[in-house]
Amino acid sequence: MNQSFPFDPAQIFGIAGEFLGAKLLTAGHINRTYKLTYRGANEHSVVLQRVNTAVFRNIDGLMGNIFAVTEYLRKKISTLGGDVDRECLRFIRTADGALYHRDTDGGCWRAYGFVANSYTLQKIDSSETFTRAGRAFGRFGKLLADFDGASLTETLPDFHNTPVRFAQLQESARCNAAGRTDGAAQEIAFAAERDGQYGRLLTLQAEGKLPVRVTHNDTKLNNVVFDGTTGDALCVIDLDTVMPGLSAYDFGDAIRYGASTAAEDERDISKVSLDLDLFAAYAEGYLEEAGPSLTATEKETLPFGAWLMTIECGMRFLADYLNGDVYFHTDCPEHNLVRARTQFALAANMERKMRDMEAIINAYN
Ligand code: GN1
Ligand code: MG
Repeated sequence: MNQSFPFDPAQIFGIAGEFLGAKLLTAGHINRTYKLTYRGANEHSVVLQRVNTAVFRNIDGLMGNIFAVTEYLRKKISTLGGDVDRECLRFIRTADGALYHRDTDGGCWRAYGFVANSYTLQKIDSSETFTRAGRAFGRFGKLLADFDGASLTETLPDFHNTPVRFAQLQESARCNAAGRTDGAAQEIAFAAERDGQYGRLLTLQAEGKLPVRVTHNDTKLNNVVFDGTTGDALCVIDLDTVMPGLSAYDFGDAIRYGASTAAEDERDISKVSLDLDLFAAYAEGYLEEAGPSLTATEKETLPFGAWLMTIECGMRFLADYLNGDVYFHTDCPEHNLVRARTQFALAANMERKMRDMEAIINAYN
């Protein structure tokens, strides 16, 4: 698909070569992402993203985080003898040296090199793939273990603060902006019944029993880049939410998305459950990389984190449905409600499998 932009990306970002075309990548729920291909000495592609400034209000802070984190990772990977351009994103400054471009309508655009000969996946194709994804996110956390989290801007405050997410859901239900509260009574009740559990990790954190790490916070399978030849996980993308957080958030969100037997927006709830083999596959890869640096308490919280991230994501979808779909991109009016239902069905299934998840993690202690 050809796409026109309100500026010439090649000129703004100093990209060399003849422009061959642009393709809209549709997976993200927040930003607009395009792949632009150019022919120079050889063919190369650049990812151009229009950042959702309704979601990310502090764009300078956001881009400052991304440049700081990727520059830190690139140095570290280079010290370790890795292939810097394949194992970490290379963000491209504008020709003027800025971290992003603001167009005449106020739209904010950023660019990074597309990793050659690579692919991403929306859906798991084998348990081995999921082990590889686990290694990628485990390694990401490990490489950032000494990064100063205090230097990061909190791009989305309270992002994984589940009690705050629950309060926001209740507020959305009360305001009833889209007139949808009555039709979602069952889902709102599901979230309310579990209210007592939402603060568990934050309490452990406040008591000093869980360390704060630098976390990715959006560890969906489709945020992992795989090598087109070997199938190995190369690096992780979508660094918008890299902030201080708990390891259980990163582990949990990956399980929520990747170890479900159904898509996030599957309409047939009976198809939704937790695949314990996939859970074990991810745990294997994640703990292989991150395990040695995690405390015993952190490891213990991983299964609970899977449940917490699932129910939290469900609450976020549901609140957005009640607010009239103002946050996540949706394809139909009930899209967010369908998504909330899959997340709650998955969380309910995880409640029945909590002991099994714990046994899998305990095997690594
Ligand atoms: C959003 O845009 P995407 O797909 O990377 C959201 C995540 C949710 C996810 C649910 C900044 O991520 O937190 O878990 O949708 N990102 C933001 O699919 O809110
Ligand atoms: Mg994202």
